[in-house]
Amino acid sequence: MSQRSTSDSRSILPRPSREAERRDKISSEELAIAGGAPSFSSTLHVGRPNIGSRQALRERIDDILDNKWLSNSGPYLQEFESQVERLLGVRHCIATCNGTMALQLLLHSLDLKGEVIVPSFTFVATVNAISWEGLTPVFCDIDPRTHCLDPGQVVELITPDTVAILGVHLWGQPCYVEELQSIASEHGLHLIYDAAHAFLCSTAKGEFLGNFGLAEILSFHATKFINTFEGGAIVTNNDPLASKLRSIRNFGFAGLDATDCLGINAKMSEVSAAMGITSIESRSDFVDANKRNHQAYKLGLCEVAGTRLLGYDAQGSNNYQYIVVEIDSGIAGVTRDQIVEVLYWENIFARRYFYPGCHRLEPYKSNSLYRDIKLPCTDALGDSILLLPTGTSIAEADILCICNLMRLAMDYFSVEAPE
Ligand code: T4K
Repeated sequence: MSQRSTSDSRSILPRPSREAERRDKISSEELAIAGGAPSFSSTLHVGRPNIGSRQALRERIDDILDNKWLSNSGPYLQEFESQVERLLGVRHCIATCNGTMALQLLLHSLDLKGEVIVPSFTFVATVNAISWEGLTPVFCDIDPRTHCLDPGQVVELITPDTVAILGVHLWGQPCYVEELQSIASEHGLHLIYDAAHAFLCSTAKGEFLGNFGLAEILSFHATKFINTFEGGAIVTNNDPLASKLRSIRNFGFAGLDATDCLGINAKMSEVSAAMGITSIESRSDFVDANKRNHQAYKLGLCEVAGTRLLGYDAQGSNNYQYIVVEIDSGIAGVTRDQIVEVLYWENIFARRYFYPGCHRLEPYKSNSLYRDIKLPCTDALGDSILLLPTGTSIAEADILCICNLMRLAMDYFSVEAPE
């Protein structure tokens, strides 16, 4: 059986599918939507997991099985938490079973009642965590440039019931951390962040996300830059908060046979921590692959009218985990959904994250609280955004094929369109 070490995986680039090479020169009449064969025989996904060294992972799992210590703050969990702390320069990492629970634990530990200002343009887990903790989400619009909270609009939403601001560093792009901190300090609000996308991302000044506000949460879900199969973490520089969170994560135990708060089970297992350590070892391979893919999309999308590829600030660090494209249908001559349809037929599962915005999803959309809400930037972005496959399992030729198919989608629909 072939095994890849970290250094092996650096030299082995994913092989382009033979279909992609053959499909380079096709016309719009040969698209799968028009009855042709799909470009890819197996589906290309957004969020294909990055896998590091299988051998290293197997050795760690064997060690875990030999030691018979499978969970509950074992040696791998402790090592994983220390590595995250070292990499981000943060005092505490409290690893959890997933990012959603990390967010719930954090909100729970603050013992709040009232409203939390949050973007609607995020994964629904961000907002659901607020609701699960008995708090009221107040949806705020985003800045169309960064896709993150618009600080000016945050101020307008503050009421006597506001208790916290929850920013999301979407696609690893930093929120306006300085402005949000000033607003939170001036109004006496808690400021926390959802950094699920932002592990190893920094501000333009090089400060790692994870160090802002009172605390931040990370996700290590299978689809994230670094994965622990399922997993998450809270990172904070606040010592008392960290020890409270460690206790809540473990049923509230503060020692043998003694609890000091209402806890729950939100622990990360040893096997997950071992996957995290193994993933972290390959982090530069993952960034290199993502960066190379971003460059390839940049090149390929030059030829596709009406597309804008979200860039990454070269001054800071980024994991380049997301290929985010906005479609200007006025210029492209097709809608984002028409492009998605053409790609689906070709076996490319592009995603519309985070369409249609949480305020248009249940349980929020039928709640009278949100009936008159106006979030024009969220709505406009939700209608135009497209996420494309990237990561270690896609080849440059596949990317150029995807871009070419997007261009052909425009030809196809311009021919098809009624006069
Ligand atoms: N905050 C933000 C901003 C988030 O984006 C998320 C999660 C959270 C909080 C919560 O963190 P966690 O509790 O999840 O740790 C996915 C992920 O499940 C979710 O973790 C992620 N964000 C969200 C953006 O995407 P879905 O419902 O879109 O699809 P899913 O997970 O079934 O698969 C996504 C794609 O990845 C598919 O195209 C298939 C592919 N895939 C997926 C898995 C699990 C694979 O190829 N292999 C796999 O093992 O939610």
